[in-house]
Amino acid sequence: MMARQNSLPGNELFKTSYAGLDATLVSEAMAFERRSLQDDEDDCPVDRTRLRAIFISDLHIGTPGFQAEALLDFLKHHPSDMLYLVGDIVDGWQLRRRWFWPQSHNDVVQKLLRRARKGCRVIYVPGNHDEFARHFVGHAFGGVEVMHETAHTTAKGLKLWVVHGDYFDGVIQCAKWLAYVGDWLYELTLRVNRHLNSFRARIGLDYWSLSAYLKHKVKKAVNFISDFEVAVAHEAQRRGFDGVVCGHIHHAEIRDVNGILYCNDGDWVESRTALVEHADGRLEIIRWGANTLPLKRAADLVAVAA
Ligand SMILES: [Mn+2]
Repeated sequence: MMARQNSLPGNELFKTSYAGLDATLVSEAMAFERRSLQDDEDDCPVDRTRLRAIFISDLHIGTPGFQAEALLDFLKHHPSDMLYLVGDIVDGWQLRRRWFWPQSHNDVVQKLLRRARKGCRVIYVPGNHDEFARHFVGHAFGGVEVMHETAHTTAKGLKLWVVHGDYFDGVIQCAKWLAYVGDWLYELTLRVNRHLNSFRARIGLDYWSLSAYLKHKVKKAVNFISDFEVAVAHEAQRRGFDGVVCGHIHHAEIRDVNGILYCNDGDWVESRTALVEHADGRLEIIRWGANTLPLKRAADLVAVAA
């Protein structure tokens, strides 16, 4: 914000520096300056409180599931001193299969680079879907620093370990992440179950509950989440941290796990969540515009999970 004020020439200054040019050129130059000021306003709305840090992960840029407009809107409304990109930012797995790169995805990349250019410290911790970026650990691209993992100390002095979290998949030995099976699908299976069982009854078979079967699967997913949380928190403790910030499982949360602060920043394919640190060190999960923008079809989400 300081930089903006310094580089902001008053109209008087403008007239002086453009003295000698004709009136058309001066007015064009001034219009240009107004436009770039407008861009800056978009980047850092003056009426918003500046956050100390933002943590986002699991954008899956390059897949139809990525909710680019929602993220652009969120970033526009939340200027910050630090921005952590906690993995699965670009989905290299999906892009290799099928190239998908609409303008809005490009806009997000531009926005992130622009933020780094404007003095926000942007740190990129790659995940499993963007593991190609792990080859560039230790380098910086347009001011974006790439790190395998990192530490963040809050204003209150809490030392947080920042890591994507995919490593713990192997540790807890879970075949597939099933929590994409949402409530809507559950409702649907209840309906399918009714038809299926009236059919089974007609051909003389016993009642078999598809919904109960799936519920068991979802319960497994719930267990997976809690196992994941415990494993990550335990490792953070072992490494001497007070807490951890991770992503990967698309489930935003702030909770205490055996005395360790476990934070998950969620995702931008279904829940549109970010973890933020306010100036006073308070941590919060923000769910962005869940009611204002339609959620992508679950089919896209399943595609992302695969
Ligand atoms: Mn991941």
